[in-house]
Amino acid sequence: MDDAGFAVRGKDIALLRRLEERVLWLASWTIHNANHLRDSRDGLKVGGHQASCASMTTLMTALYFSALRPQDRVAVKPHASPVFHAIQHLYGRQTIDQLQRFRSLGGAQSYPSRTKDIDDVDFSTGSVGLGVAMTAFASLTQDYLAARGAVKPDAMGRMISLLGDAELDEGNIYEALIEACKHDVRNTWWIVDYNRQSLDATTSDRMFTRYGEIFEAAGWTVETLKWSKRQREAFARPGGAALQAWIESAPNDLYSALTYQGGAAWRERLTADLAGDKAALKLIAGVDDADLALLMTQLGGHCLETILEAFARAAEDDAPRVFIAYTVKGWRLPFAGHKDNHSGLMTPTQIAGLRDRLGVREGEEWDVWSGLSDNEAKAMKRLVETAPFAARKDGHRLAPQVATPTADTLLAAVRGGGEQSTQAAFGKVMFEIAKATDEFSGRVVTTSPDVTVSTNLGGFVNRRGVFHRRAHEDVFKNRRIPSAQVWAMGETGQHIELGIAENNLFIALAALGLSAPLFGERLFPVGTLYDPFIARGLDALNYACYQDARFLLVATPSGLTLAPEGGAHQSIGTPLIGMAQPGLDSYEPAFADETAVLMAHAFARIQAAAGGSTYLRLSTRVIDQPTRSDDAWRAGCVAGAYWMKRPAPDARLALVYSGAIAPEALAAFEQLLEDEPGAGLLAVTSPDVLHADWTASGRARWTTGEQRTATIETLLADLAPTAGLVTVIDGSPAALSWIGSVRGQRVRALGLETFGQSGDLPDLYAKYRLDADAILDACADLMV
Ligand SMILES: Cc1ncc(C[n+]2csc(CCOP(=O)(O)OP(=O)(O)O)c2C)c(N)n1
Ligand SMILES: [Mg+2]
Repeated sequence: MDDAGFAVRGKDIALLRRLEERVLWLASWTIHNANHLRDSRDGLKVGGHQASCASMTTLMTALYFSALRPQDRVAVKPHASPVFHAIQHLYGRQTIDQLQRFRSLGGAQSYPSRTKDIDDVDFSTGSVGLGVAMTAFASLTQDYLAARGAVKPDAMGRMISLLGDAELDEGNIYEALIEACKHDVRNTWWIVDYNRQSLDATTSDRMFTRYGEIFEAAGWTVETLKWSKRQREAFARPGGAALQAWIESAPNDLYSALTYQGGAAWRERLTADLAGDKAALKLIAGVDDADLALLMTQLGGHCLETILEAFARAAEDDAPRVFIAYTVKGWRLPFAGHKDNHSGLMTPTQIAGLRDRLGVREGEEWDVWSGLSDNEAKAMKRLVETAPFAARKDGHRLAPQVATPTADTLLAAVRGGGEQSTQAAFGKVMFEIAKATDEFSGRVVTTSPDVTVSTNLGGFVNRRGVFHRRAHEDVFKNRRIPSAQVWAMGETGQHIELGIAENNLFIALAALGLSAPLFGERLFPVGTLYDPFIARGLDALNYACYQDARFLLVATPSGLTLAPEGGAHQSIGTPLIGMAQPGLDSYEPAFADETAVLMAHAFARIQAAAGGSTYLRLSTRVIDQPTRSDDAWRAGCVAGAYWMKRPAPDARLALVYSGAIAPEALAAFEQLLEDEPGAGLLAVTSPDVLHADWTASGRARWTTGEQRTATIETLLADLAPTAGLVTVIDGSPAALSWIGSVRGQRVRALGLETFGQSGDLPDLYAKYRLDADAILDACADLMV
């Protein structure tokens, strides 16, 4: 169906209005059931947001039953989840059983979830603001694929966000807006449910007109849906202009309070405020209280005609658009407009009242067609069946598997011995990929928030170019100015350059990392940033993982080893972030060959059914590379640890190290051998994978009885049960200290626990007790 397909038709409007009522009902009832009818075993409030749902019901009805096409994708305001589930139930994609179990284990999720809900959620939401940004980056991803012919022009979808007005306070929205502007993002609609209320209160009047100005400044088209058809008609009558002006100038809190109080309160206040304006008083006197309340409160966002006309206008081009739709929070519910209604729940009496008003029969609350005449039900069902969105078949799409490079192939890029850093090794592997001509290399897309050069992506970008819808030559190159970086931009580019906003990096990785299920095309996204700044985008990283987006994150450089860069750049807690983040396996290789093997592993994981994303914590420290006598280390490298120097049977001591601090561990180890010739040296490439494997093995033993031995259990079995362990990592020592619990062995854990500072490595390692002396001191302490 083409865009003109949702031009407003009178008969359809009446039916849509009835559908809207059913959506309002089912969403309200779903929340009521969860809170008032379902057994509660823990006494906890279940929750759900009837007021926030009612606020968006008209907008979502207009969108889902008229404007939305199968290829469009939506991020739904998190707390409007019941409205989404109700709509999907009408489409036959959501079951009553799931609705009855809303917010209970295995039931419909409190906030729409791509991975847990059964009804075809496009984008998960929950942390406000992130879903909004997600649509802009999904649109950028679509443009990237369209430039390769992977999304055909007639299959281009709109990426739509439904958001609350208080959500507009989230700064990440404006970071995304700026990036969207730079990338000339199109096909993006942000639809604001402008109900003048947040969670705590009514929102500030001072931003009233500002939002539109912000979006206009960024080049977006602003559609303000302030007035309903009812209001526009009334305001055109004698005296109407005064009513309109009254609403225009009313403070948010007063407007909301009167909305809650209803017709009589409106009459009293307007009669006083408009005293002397005969025409206005006459207009007010000519309607009863209920109609007066409707006239004052049925705003544009509650008027199907107004919304559909705006959608139809917007469908005429692909410009990015923000719709500021004025609404009332709790529209049609008893607590409409009340400032405390955010988590308000209707009482059993109130929900019964709503049921009766909407014509649903008692006892048939779960039947969306209850109380309708056969003809009406038939016509409404037909409306649903013929809505463009009914044709959506494959919301979660499958992409063909792509052959990813083997570890051997990537190892070839970093061989050559000598001294290397893991960051340089990453750059070399990426450069090899850039030189390759296979399908995989064409599907790699890199992105970085203004640290492309300093994270060693430059080689890749020089060969593969920067992506932009509008071609732009490298002026420096054309003018023959020597530069190591060639930054030609165009549609074939495979690098997306971002401004310094780490949130955007993670949202971009979320969108690129969902290209397979969203667009049926696999991409292999590689994002780079400085390790300490992961914290800046942490919620967005979590959001990407929560949606099971697949990518490789390379965080470099890291730790105290940044030395002269100083304490503001030296990351401490990131190994723990890597351990704690589901959906993301984190690794900290020490050597170039480990880095190559782990990159091959990460690329394979991107498209594995039970795979995930990978985070590599790298370093610029150039260190001696080990000579390998065999390939046995490779499996251990992926599994999280291997013996760099195997201990003698029943050894009394082992050193356990991770990452760039390897030379200190090796130096200490050589000295240690004089006193403890049987000691072992354990290379831990991933505290995260090692720990997860250990806990999973334990769980398997005591739940399923499966006798699994964890990697770390097997490794430590080489030591005496009473052996001591000295662990060392350039980060929080907690990342490794747990290893002592595996067999109940004593541990001395070295790492960073205070802020770093500028210095050179010998000074800093000595001061922060990460050097060979510190390691030997810890060994001595253990052996006492
Ligand atoms: C990042 C984040 N902070 C806080 C919350 C808690 N929260 C949920 S909804 C909400 C208020 C939302 O108001 P608005 O966006 O205007 O939506 P409305 O309910 O008014 O439609 C808040 C603070 C959240 N979900 N995410
Ligand atoms: Mg609001």
